[in-house]
Parts: sequence; structure tokens; C-alpha cells
Amino acid sequence: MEAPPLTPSYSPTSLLIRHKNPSSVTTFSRSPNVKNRTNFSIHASSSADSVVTLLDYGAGNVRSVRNAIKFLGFEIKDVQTPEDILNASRLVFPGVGAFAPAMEVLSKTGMGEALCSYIEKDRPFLGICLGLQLLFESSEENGPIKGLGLIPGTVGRFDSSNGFRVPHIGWNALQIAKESEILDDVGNHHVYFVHSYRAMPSDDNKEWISSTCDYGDKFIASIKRGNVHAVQFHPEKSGDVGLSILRRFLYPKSNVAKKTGEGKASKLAKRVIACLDVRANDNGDLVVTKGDQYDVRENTKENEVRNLGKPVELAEQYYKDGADEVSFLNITGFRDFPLGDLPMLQVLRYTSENVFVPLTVGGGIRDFTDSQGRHYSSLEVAAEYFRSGADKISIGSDAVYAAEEYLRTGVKTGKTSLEQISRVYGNQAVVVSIDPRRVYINNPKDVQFQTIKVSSPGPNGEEYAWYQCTVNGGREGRPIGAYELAKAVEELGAGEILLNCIDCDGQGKGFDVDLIKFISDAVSIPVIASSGAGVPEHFSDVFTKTNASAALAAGIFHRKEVPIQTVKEHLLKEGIEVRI
Ligand code: 1PR
Repeated sequence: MEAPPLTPSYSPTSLLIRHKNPSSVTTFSRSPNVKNRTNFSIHASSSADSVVTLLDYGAGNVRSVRNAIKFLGFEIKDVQTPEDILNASRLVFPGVGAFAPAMEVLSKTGMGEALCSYIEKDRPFLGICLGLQLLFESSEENGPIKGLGLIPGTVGRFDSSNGFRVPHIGWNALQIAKESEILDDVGNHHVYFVHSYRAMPSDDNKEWISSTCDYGDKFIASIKRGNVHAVQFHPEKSGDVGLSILRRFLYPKSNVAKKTGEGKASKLAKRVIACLDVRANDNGDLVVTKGDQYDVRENTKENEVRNLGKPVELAEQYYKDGADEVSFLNITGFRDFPLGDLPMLQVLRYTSENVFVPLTVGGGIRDFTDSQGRHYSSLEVAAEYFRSGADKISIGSDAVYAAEEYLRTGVKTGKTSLEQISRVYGNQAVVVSIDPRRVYINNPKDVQFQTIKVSSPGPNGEEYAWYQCTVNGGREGRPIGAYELAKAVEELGAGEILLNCIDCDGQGKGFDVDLIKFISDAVSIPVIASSGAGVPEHFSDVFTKTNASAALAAGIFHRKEVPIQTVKEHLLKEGIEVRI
């Protein structure tokens, strides 16, 4: 589930090809003072105190956890042998990958036994996500598979038949079941979850439970016994609240007063996402740009690429402004090979050092053969993005080809980028970005695709439309509708859909509510509404009229027309739950 099992270990440097303009590599500005904006930069007093032992069994990206620990002023010692676990003064276990391969590694290496012994001795421990699930007796994930057996209970899959979208992705509320000092600052704030499996409370495990969360049913959000803690959510992705959880674990003796603040969390919040379309400008520097219906060039004689700022700076700004997620779309990825694009990878690395909400990156995720004949699989491209700090990757064009082929043959080959990345990293890490264009028609029978009755008729009074999918940044229309694509990619392993609309992009006239309702009713994975936001009312409109789980905007944030906080305050006023 939560990320990759046992991918071959590629050397990141061997994959990197220098960007055609190497000087642009150094142009990212980082924010040296970001640490000062919170009160979390308490440094440990002696060198032994400042070391955190990290159990990273090589199954995937734990960069975010590393970054958060370093941000809080601690050094990391990686576990190499079971003895390192036994000798740790505090151990963090950010479980990644699927349950079965994780258990296999723990058993084979002797680390599982060391972990049990460490926990039984009540040594300071923090498990995250799969690091919580593995403590239970077994999991149904591709199983049943035996777990470490320290806590009674079985880990099972969420039930999507009752209308709850699976994976459970987003910011949800905790119900505190017992005093746990690491949760002291959570209060009524949301924390970030991303998972399809969960452990359920029972009489047998109730003494362990420190908090639960409601999502269709009540599941275990965190456990605590003595010095042993584990959380199903991701503190390293839960903004300031998450950092305070980590800090309270890493620095238990600090006498920081309990600070529960203003939160009003009661359920899964609707997310507000800031999107940065990124590409090289004509000088070869990576810039944030923004199109009108996907045309990103200025309407001037020079016809230059619109430049709305620097990617790292803007991402950090949006994090501070309250974005629930930040997406980078490498919009020329369809023609430039992303692993040749060192700056984009550096953007991710730098951003993930200071931005503690989920990061998504898209553009160019596909198989590629370079001019020297070296073949790169889409899995390698995704692996490099994950290693550089992405939590989710987003596939555009390649998912369209995969869906077309699947609908033509009815066969899941398992070989498409979508299927492979989803299998290795879990479907919660794979977003499919759809770039459809509205095509008005008079009669639904005129096309072989699912159509809708539009709320405003077309230019010639047409009452129906279908949504034609495109590839290569909207340049080429394909013989597949958005409805057909969405259903097919859900079956092929997408965990979320980013639903753009070329007609609305950059227009500021509101989301295409017809389209978003059409698609969010058709699938059971979360749908992110995108394209067209102009005022805060457009966000409440899309959330009240459709089943979108999140709404994404670009232009209004880049041009500073509407701050993210204003959008959130408006949503709250309208009774729509958001993270504040
Ligand atoms: O096909 O796998 O290489 O992925 C390419 C990715 O780049 C896709 O996700 C595709 O949507 C995106 N992309 C390609 N060309 C463009 C372009 O603008 N020329 N950007 C592009 C798409 C659309 C949104 C935008 C919203 C909100 N950008 O993500 O941010 O429409 O904008 P707004 O709030 O200003 O209206 P691949």
C-alpha cells in the first residue's frame, strides 16, 4: 500500500543528465529563515540526544520523514543491522511499501525480531503508517499475511461500497481516546492520511488506542503504550501540527505548554490545492507559468513564456498560506525527458526540505530511450521523482494510451506505466491527470462516448456534450472520452484523478461543474476539480454541486488575486469543512 516494495536500487546520480543550461541549476532560491516561522526548532542538547535512528528498509521514499526530522534539528542514523535497533535511543519506523514485502524484509534480516524486542522493552518508538499496521497480528493486504503480532487485531481494507472513496486521502480529524503527549497539540486540527487499509478498534486492543478516526467506520488512528507510539496518519505531511507531533516524540522532555489552538476538525476536509505549471523559459530557466486554455505564451511580439515566479519560492509561500497540497506539473515533460531535467528534480528536493504537506509531480512519466540508446522505464522515472521528494506522481498522456489499449483489448497487461507504478508504490501514490476539451453535440447518439446534458447550451444551441481527452499538453485530441478514461484508469490502478478542463483553464469563470459532477459520480476514487477558479465562490460551488474531494487552482494564487486563506474562510462560512 503506502509506497514501494523493494524496487531495484537505482543510483540517482547515474540517472541524471545535466540540463542543457547547467547554470539554471543554481538559480533556486531557498528560504533560509523558514525554520524561524514556527517554534519547532528546539535543538537537542547533546550529540547523543540529537540522533534519531531511522528504520528505512529500502522500500521507498522516506525523504519527507528525513526532512522533517532534520528540520526539527536532529541527525539521522540509519539502521544497518538489527543491533542498531537494539542500541537506538529513539527509533522512527516510517513503514513504506506493501505489508507482505515489508514483513519479508523484517523477517529475513532479523530486524523484525529486534523491533519486537525493542518495543517489548518499552524503548522510545514511533511507527508511521505501515509502521503502525505491521505491529498488528495480520493484514488482509494481498493476504492474510502475518504481522509482528504485538497488538491484537487484523488490518483490513476500507469498504468503498458505502460511498466512501478509497484510498482515504486527505486531512481528517482525530478523536483522542487517551492522553498521549505526542498528540498534545492536535486538538481539533486535521492531520493527513493516505491509505487503503486500516486497523479496527476492539476490546482486545483498546488499551493501546490513543486516537481513532472516522471514515465510513471508526479505525485506529494512533496507538500508545508507555514510550511506544505509532500513527496511521503522516505527521511529516501534516503541516505545523504534524511537526509538533514529531517534535513532542523526539523531544519528550521539552516543557512546551499544550497548544490546541483554533481547529474545528470533525471529518475529512475538502482540500485546496495550489498547482504550479513548470517549464523552461526561452533562456532555459525553470519558471512557473500559466496558460489560457493551455497557451502559456504572452500575447506579445516576443511571444515569450509567461513567467509567474520561481517554483521553490512559490511552493513554500503556498505552504505557509495554507495550501493542503502542492502540485508541480512539468508541462513540457511530453517532449523533454524528465530525468534529463535536473532542475525539476532539484525543485522537488529543495521544496520537500521546507514544505510539510503532500507534493505531487507530473509530466513525462513514460518509458523513454535517450539519444545514446539507454532505455529508462516509467518506473525509473517515477522512482526518481519519489526519491526527490514527491509523495504522488501524476500521469497524463501515457495514461490515455494505456486506457485506449485496455478498452480496445479488454486485457490488463500489467506493463503500462500506470499499472506498474501503482503496483509498486500503491495506488494512493498515482494520480491520473485528464486534459479534456468539451465537444458539443445535438444528439447523444452521434458519438460512441458517454455524454451529458449540459447546463448551458453550446454556441449553436447544442444541449449535449462529450469531453474529448487530449495528450501532449492539449495538442492532440484522442478517440476517448473523459468518462471512459476515468473508469478505465480507475481499473488500471489510479488512486486519484486530477480533472482539468481545457475550455475553462485560466478563464477565471468557474470550474466546469457539469464535467466534474459527471466524472466524480462515475468513479469511487477521489477526484480533484481543476481549471477555471476565479473567486472563492467557485470553490464552494464545485464542492456543493459535485462529489469532488479537492479543488485545485493556479492563476488566482500566482497573480495574488485571491489568497488561499480567503478561499478557506469562505468555504468555512459556507459550512464546508476545510483544514485551517
Ligand atoms: O502528459 O504525462 O507529460 O503530463 C503533462 C501534464 O502537464 C499534465 O498533467 C497536463 O495537464 C499538464 N499540462 C501540459 N500542458 C499544459 C499547459 O498548460 N500548456 N498544464 C499543462 C495543465 C492545467 C492545470 C492548471 C489548472 C488550473 N495545467 O493543472 O493548473 O487548469 O489553472 P487555473 O486555476 O489558472 O484555471 P504528461
